[in-house]
Amino acid sequence: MVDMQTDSPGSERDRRIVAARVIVTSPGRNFVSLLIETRSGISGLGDATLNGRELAVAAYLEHHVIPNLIGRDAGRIEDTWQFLYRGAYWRRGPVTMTAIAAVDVALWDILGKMAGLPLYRLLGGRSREGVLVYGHASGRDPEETSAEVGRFAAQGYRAVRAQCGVPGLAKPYGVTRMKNAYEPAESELPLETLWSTPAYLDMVPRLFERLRADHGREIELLHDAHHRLTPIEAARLARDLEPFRLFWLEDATPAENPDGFELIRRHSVTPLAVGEVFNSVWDCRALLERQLIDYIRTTIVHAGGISHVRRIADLAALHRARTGFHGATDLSPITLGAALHFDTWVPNFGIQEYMQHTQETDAVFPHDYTLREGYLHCGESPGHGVSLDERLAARYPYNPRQLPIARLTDGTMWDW
Ligand code: EZ4
Ligand code: CO
Repeated sequence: MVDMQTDSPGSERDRRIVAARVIVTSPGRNFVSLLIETRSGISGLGDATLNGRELAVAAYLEHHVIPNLIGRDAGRIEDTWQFLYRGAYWRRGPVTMTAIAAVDVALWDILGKMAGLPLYRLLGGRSREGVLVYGHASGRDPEETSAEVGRFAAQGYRAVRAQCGVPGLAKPYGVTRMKNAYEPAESELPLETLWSTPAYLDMVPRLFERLRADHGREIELLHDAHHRLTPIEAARLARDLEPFRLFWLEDATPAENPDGFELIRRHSVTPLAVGEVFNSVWDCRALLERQLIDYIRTTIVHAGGISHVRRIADLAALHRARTGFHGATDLSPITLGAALHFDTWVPNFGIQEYMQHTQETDAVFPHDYTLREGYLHCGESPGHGVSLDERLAARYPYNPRQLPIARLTDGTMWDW
């Protein structure tokens, strides 16, 4: 008989979950967090933020998850994951998988605190000295974007994502007037933006030609097409960008149908990254097994937490694909902290997206990760190293915001 009492640090009684609650706060943007408390007094935090759909996850947690957690052993992370996924008849989807992620990350945080170890050591220890990150540069035209790329390079960044205005299109994806920040969820009802694929396909190669001319061959350059292209248009763009040696072209075409990526692969060797909207290994499977992508973007908060994303990373490793976690500002400091521990451990790490949070956000979520010379470093404190100042959080009430939508110039609804 296995001794069920000793499968985790602390006694079973100490590890029992006695309370859990959802904390919604908006220090510059909305975040949903889950706090799980054990009888020992040790608590853990998970991120549950789903941009523009925050309260759906909050309600799922409050009504359908938390009642099932009370009294459970916080050390049984895997069994709790299986209970919430396999045990539930209705599985997968972004709301469910974000809620499961919040529980999973909070339980890993508790395990780390009970063991007195940082999360990366629980996962298997350090595989690298620092986590390569890419920042976000953008501008109204190639000249302005190039100046922004230069600003990131001067700060020590070794990799930069470049997005640029498209002539004739107001509010294209990824272009901001703010320094270091891009915040698409900026209105209560979706902002209507216009999209023109011909104008975009004409602009992007000119942008990267300019960036290589201005900044040389060494700096890593990335670009996000944000699901706007058909497969054959994406193939053309990937081919046109080959001379400029991108680190990756992201979300070249919507990935619901993996066959689209077959078409891109047939025409180009530009590395491809996909998956920030995926929420389980099943979304990733065909793309990875058929070697249609090079980087998997699926991250902890939107795909069931650490327990599930490490299975995705393992599947990627079998097919020589590497991780490139989503890291926009709508992924809270809790997710960034957990991701940095994962990135420090995972053998097939590629790169980590990084957009600085606002000072208000950083004050609500004190953390111990640091940026040095283009690399982020996770801290050494037990768990994932991110906490939540509840009194400060209470000063920022929920602020309803949705992501924009895109229409073609004739009014047809398009992918945003
Ligand atoms: O549009 O995080 O690569 N980053 C991105 C982001 C996403 C937002 C959506 O919530 O595509 O800017
Ligand atoms: Co993206």
